[in-house]
Amino acid sequence: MAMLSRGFGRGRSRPHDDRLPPGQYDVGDGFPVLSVGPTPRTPLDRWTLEVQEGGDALATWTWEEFRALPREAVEVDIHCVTKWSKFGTRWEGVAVDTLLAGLPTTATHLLAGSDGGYTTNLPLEDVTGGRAWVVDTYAGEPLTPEHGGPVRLLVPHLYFWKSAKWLRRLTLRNHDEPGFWETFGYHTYGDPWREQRYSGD
Ligand SMILES: Nc1nc2c(c(=O)[nH]1)N[C@H]1C(S)=C(S)[C@@H](COP(=O)(O)O)O[C@H]1N2
Ligand SMILES: [Mo]
Repeated sequence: MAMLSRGFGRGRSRPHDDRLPPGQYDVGDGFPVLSVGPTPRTPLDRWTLEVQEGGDALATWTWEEFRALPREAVEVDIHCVTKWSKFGTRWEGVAVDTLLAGLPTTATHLLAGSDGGYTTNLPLEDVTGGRAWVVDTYAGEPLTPEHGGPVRLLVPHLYFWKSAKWLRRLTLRNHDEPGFWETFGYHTYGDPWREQRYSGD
């Protein structure tokens, strides 16, 4: 019967939401801003997005070129390592698959690089196959600078520090190399469902 829901008998006052990874709470309508440094503001006429490998640019898009790429809308839950999760966030942008399509590479990993120097590392298979996007729109509006505008990476299946704000570069590599937070002891992969917060988790 309806009263016998998940969580009953586990000492919870209400059923645990199975969208919530271990140790996380639902932040509700809030959307915290978490930035290491000041918010960069690069004028769009000087903005480019680049895919690099071994010091070469494999592809570069101006703002107009980026905006003309095939677009996708996604609705996903996001999970920050500081323990807030936010359900049903709506974004629009370009799949990383679209950006990498046809590029000559045998890379296994990627380092996302941002204005301001932030970096984060990802296995290539985690940003391909429809699992990651470069987004410029949040909840139907242009992405605000505080949340990473003009564009940020969105990798919703990993902790949100992997979703680099103010994204400018995708650097392809044949090895894994820690990014900013990973160097400071965060987990190299960061799966919220396995609670991979810190190295060793
Ligand atoms: N460039 C850049 N990207 C970043 C960060 C940052 O400080 N700089 N913080 C990361 C962390 S720890 C989180 S939780 C999310 C926060 O995104 P939000 O501020 O839009 O909530 O961005 C991630 N991407
Ligand atoms: Mo975070």
